Amino acid sequence: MTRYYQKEIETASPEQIREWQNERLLKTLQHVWDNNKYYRKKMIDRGVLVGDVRSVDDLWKLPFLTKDDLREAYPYGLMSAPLSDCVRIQSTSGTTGKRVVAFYTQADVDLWEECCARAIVAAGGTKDDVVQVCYGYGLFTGGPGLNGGSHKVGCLTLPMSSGNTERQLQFMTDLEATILCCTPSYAAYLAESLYEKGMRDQIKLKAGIFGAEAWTEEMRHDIEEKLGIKAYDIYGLTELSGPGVSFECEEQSGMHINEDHFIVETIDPETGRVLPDGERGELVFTSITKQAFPLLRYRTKDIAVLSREKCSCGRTFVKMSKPMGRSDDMLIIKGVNVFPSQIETVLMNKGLTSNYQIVVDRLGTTDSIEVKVEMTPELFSDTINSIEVREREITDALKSMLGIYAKVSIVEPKSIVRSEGKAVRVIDKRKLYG
Ligand code: DLL
Repeated sequence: MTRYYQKEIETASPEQIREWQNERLLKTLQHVWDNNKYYRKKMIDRGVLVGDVRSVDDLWKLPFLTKDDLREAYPYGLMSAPLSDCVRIQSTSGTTGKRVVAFYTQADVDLWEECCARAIVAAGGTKDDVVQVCYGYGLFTGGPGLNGGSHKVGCLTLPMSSGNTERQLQFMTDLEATILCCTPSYAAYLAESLYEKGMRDQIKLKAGIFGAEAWTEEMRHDIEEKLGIKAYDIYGLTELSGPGVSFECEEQSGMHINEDHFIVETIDPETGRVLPDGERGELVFTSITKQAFPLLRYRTKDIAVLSREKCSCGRTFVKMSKPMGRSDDMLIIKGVNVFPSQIETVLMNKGLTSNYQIVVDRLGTTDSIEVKVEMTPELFSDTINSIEVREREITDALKSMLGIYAKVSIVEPKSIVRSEGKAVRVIDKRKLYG
């Protein structure tokens, strides 16, 4: 029997959801117009006034917001509530350019945690569960978000944060954790470590809630098999609150977007044109319940497909596919578009692990791509000759997936650095030369 955290909301009729969205959009828009000079100016520059938007159907009239806007308005420019009403900030890792800082009132924190609670219940969580949260705590939203959601469901919460794998495994077995929350790459690393230490039989896990980075279906199957669990995807971004913008249910065929809090659109990333559901495009979100930091028409750069097909779990919220990579993660190699996830699919279908790294370089004017992937224990005992044969096989499979030649190097076990948070899959040396 399907369980829900907030059944009336999660299974509301499409008409009811639309009614909430219309009402909340107008309220949020007025709030932003009254309190946020930056966005008001953007609207005026586009020739739109607050009264021009009367329902969700008019959303297209509003200007987009991008990460560049957030950087330009850093730190307070996009706030819509006085600082004295805020109780929290969270921030992105800021690897590229200035950090993005998001603000929360207590009500914003509560709504965010409720979204995470929905995800935990959808993954089978109840108050009898022990939830091990090994997303980073602190400025990153993963730890605090799932921690708060787990409290709301009433689970016993282990606030582990990331890293210290020995201690993770000790608590996982001693305290009999049943639900694991971390990045998929860290889940794969924990699974690997459990096998190495001969502790695989001592765990009581039944489910994992994994997100914050792109991962393929092949990687899901691998983790599910190794840990003997069901692995659920969860999506979100700091700018919109954090994890829990959308989450997977037992059908595991896409993530339900919490449409009572967010309106989603997909657009053509080149032209900005709104696309019909079912067409692959960039996700754009409008938050309609937040007080401190509501973003209208925020462009995520994440590429996905929306589906309104009926879901067997009874939830009526629209579903998004796994993001197929960010438009800015896409590598252009010799003019060909390459997503790291395509490479992951090939490697895993060929029986290799998710311990891989992609190195892109440029010699003169020619791009090159090398895929380093670790040996599996079976390969370790093979001869050099048979390893070369395997490398050629993978090169051929990559050629037919990507249409270009990629050098494949099967490297020693453990030579690729394990990730405790978001994995670094690509080293693009071309950027080093400007
Ligand atoms: O990664 C929030 C989060 C924490 C989500 C824990 C899920 C679990 P940021 O650090 O701001 O926030 O990064 C947001 O990460 O735009 C996507 O590109 C990517 N991302 C997040 N979840 C997924 C996912 C958190 N399930 C950026 N699949 C987003 C693929 C994801 N990519």
